[in-house]
Amino acid sequence: MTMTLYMHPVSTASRPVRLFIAEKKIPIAEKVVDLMTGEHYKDEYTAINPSRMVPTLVDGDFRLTESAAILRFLASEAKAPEYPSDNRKRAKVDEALDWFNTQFYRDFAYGLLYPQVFPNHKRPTDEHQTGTIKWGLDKAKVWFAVLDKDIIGSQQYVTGDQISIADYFGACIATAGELIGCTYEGFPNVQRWLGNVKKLPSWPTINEVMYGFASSMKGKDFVNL
Ligand SMILES: N[C@@H](CCC(=O)N[C@@H](CS)C(=O)NCC(=O)O)C(=O)O
Repeated sequence: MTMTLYMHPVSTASRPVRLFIAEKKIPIAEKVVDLMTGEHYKDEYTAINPSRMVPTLVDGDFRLTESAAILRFLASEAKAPEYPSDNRKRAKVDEALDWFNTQFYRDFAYGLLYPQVFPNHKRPTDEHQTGTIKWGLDKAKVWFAVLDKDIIGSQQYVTGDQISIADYFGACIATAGELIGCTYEGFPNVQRWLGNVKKLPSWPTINEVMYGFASSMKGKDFVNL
C-alpha cells in the first residue's frame, strides 16, 4: 500500500516534508487538506488527526503527525545521510530540529508571522495584536542572531557542511518570513544558508504555491525582520 501525506502546499510544516519526499523521490501519494475552507475541522480529517493540523502521514493503521517526526521517520526508512546513523551526528541533527521546532517556530511563526497573515491568528484587540507582534519580533531577532552567529557561523548548513533534515525543516520555517517580506538583512550567514538550501532542485516546485501567496500580499504593510 502506498503511503499518503495529508498536507497543504502553503503550510510551513508540510513544506519540509514534501521537499524531502520530492528530493528523495519517495513514492508517497499526496492529499490536500484545504486549510482555507476549514477542511481540517471536518470529521473525515479529525478522525485522521484530532489535532486538526497538517501534515499527517498515513500508511494503513500507521498514522504519524508532527512534521519533524515524519521527517525523521522518512529519512530513517530511506537510510538517508540527511539523518546520519552515527549517534552523535544524529543527536546534533535532533538538537537543531528541536531548536527550530520550539522557540524559533513559536516566536517567529506563531508570534510574528501568523497573526499578521492568517485571520484566525489575529488577536482580538489592536493592543493585543500589537503586543503579540512586538513580542514575536523581539524574540525572533534574538533567535535569528543565534542562528546566524552561533549555529551556522561559517558552516554551509546548520550541523556542518552536509545538508540534513534540520536544514529542510529550519529553512522552510525561516522562508515563511517571505510572506511578510523578510529579507533577513543583518543576518548574512542565514542569507547564505537559505541560498544553499534553495539550491535543492525541488525547491521551486514545492514552494510555488507559498510564493504565489507571498506575491498576493506584496505591498502590504507588515512588521518584519
Ligand atoms: N507541530 C505541528 C504543527 C503543524 C502546524 O502548525 N500545521 C499548521 C499549518 S503550518 C496547521 O495545520 N494549521 C491549521 C490551523 O491553524 O487551523 C507539526 O510540526 O506538524
